[in-house]
Amino acid sequence: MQYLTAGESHGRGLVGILEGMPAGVPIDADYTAREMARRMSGYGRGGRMKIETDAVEFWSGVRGGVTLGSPIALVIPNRDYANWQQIMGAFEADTQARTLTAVRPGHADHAGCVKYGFSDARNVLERASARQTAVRVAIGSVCKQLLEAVGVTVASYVTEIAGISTDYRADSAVGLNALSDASPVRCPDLAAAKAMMQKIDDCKAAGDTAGGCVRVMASGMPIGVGSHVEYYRKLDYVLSGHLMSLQAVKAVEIGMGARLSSVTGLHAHDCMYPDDKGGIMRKTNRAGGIEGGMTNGENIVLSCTVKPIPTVMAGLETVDIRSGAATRSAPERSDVCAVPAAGVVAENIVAYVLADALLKTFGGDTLQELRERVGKRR
Ligand code: EPS
Repeated sequence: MQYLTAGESHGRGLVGILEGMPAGVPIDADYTAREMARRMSGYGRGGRMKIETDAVEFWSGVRGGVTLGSPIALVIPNRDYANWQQIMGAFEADTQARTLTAVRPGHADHAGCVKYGFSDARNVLERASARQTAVRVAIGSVCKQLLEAVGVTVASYVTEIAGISTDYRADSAVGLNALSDASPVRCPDLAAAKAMMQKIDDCKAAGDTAGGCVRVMASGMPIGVGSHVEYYRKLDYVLSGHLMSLQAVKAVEIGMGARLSSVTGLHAHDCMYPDDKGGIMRKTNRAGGIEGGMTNGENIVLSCTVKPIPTVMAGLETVDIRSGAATRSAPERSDVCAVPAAGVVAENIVAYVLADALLKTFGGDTLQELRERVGKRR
């Protein structure tokens, strides 16, 4: 499969085209709508989410609630465009209004202006914005429906916000989102969730922002998806690359991740034991479900570290790119904390990668063919 997205944060809307989805996959518009609503929620979100509804229009590739095998085109109109049309219009636009020249440290503003020869960072930030993640969730929601049709569940939860962390560790993706979505910060540990919300309130009061860490888990993947034979087929390479492309992600870990640097070989791996069906079982999952670039049948466990949003109300010391003078970055409407939403986006990114990897390993023009082939591996 492959996909492309287009769209500016305050332009007409967001567009995505997903190509390579097999025919015969049942698609429920309400399922996609729920994923969109999950991305928009979360404690610490800003004013934009009160404007948008993120209603996804399916323009092609689905007929009568079933995929056709043809490219699936998805459109999400930006409701806020009504307020920005005079500034963001494709032809008639006041390009001198709402300029941003005090480039924000941590954002794409400065490098983007140098790269494309702009003196207004609006030309950069409109596309760099995490608004683009809305259409990635729409695409992921279609992939999730394929995965669920072959018995794979992807879910996520928040493990840390600005230094407030939890020791809670989920043991399956099945049923996990019901627990995390019940919490405003998407953390099933309610005591930690309360402290995280307090931290977000404190950040808001100080004109500051909060990052954190999200964990994505996938259960039900058959063994041997991905491959050890060449770098670009390694599932850990593909997963981490896609997750690092999510706005604000600065680190991705698989299983024990960075903590593996502090243990020795006897304590770093997942020993194997015969199970009662003539197969192999493990008592630990330090590898996070991936060995040699392939799924090993255990849960896939991925952690993403999300930096604090660089649009800080209190401002950061910077330079005005037009005058060259020292200044502070100007406040722009933004979120105080988007970590809960980042978990939902990361889930949907992982859903795309796993659906694509399953299709690469097992092939199939139809869901039926894929299902039969995956079933033989289970
Ligand atoms: C977002 C929309 C944006 C921001 C946020 C994510 O809307 P606006 O810029 O109009 O307030 O709320 O984007 C960022 C934090 C960022 O750095 O770009 C969304 O739809 O998720």
